Amino acid sequence: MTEQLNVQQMAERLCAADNILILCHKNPDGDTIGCGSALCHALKALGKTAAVLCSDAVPSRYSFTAPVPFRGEFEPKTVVAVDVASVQLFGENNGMPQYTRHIDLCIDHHAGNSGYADFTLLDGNAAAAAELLYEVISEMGVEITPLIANCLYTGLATDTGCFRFSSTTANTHLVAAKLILAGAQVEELNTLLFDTKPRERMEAERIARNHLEYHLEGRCALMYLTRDEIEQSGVDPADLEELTSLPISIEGVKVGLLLRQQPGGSYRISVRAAKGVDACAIARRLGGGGHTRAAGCELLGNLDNAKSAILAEVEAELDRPETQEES
Ligand SMILES: [Mn+2]
Repeated sequence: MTEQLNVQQMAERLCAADNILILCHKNPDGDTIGCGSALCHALKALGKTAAVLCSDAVPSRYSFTAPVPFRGEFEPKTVVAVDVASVQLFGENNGMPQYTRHIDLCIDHHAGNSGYADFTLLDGNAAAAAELLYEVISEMGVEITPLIANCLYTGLATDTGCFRFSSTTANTHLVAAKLILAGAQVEELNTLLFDTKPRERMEAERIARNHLEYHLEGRCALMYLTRDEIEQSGVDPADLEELTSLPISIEGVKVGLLLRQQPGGSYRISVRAAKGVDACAIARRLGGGGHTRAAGCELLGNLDNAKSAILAEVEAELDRPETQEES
């Protein structure tokens, strides 16, 4: 059982702590890395010993956040998790398991947070953990330097798709405004985070676009990448995530699908749905899950089998009487 804290209480506990190990989630994104780095810089500004640990390598585009990597140089007395909804998400690499047996503090914005930490600051309405951490660092009495502002802005911008997703609120923009006043370099960050892609990623996109197919009278658009194509492009599979939003961006399309073949041969299917269509209902019938607008599942078998299985479920969802009324 975890005890819920408010912003002031979390700030007090962090101010009273020392030798602090900050944990990020595996397959790290801009929010968990931005928060890990920002909190580490804030604690160091108070003269404390702190470092960040992540099961996977930090993607190079986030290296400007200057995370201080933990290399066992101190014995952690307080362990803090940022943007981590459950213990499974810590991962197994980099010696992570020895530090995840007991988590003291957790700062998170996932409504389904499993309550694994002794004390949790949770706000499911925050668009990013960075939105909450801004308040905590301010309450700690630490000046928001341009570096801390850049880290927190990265968390806000990446988790909201550059302030476009439905999770974006007036408060998200208010926090972003304060970060800009504190020196966040918005133009440079947005270019780096949203307008710069590795050539390998572009090559994979070219191949996927060549495979564009329309189904169900144009209501469903589908793209796919086989394992060979992914390897041939040289892309880091983590960089393929953005391609999932490509098919649904086509005018008139109600369901967009991206099929990516996994190293074991199975197909990972990302389902994106327009308003009035339930992506999660489609994925759930094939053993997957997710959210209303974005969901996913994984299917064994060859490409043709995977396609016909997912298209049958897309058709069932699109032809549901409720879907017809809403759309
Ligand atoms: Mn997040």
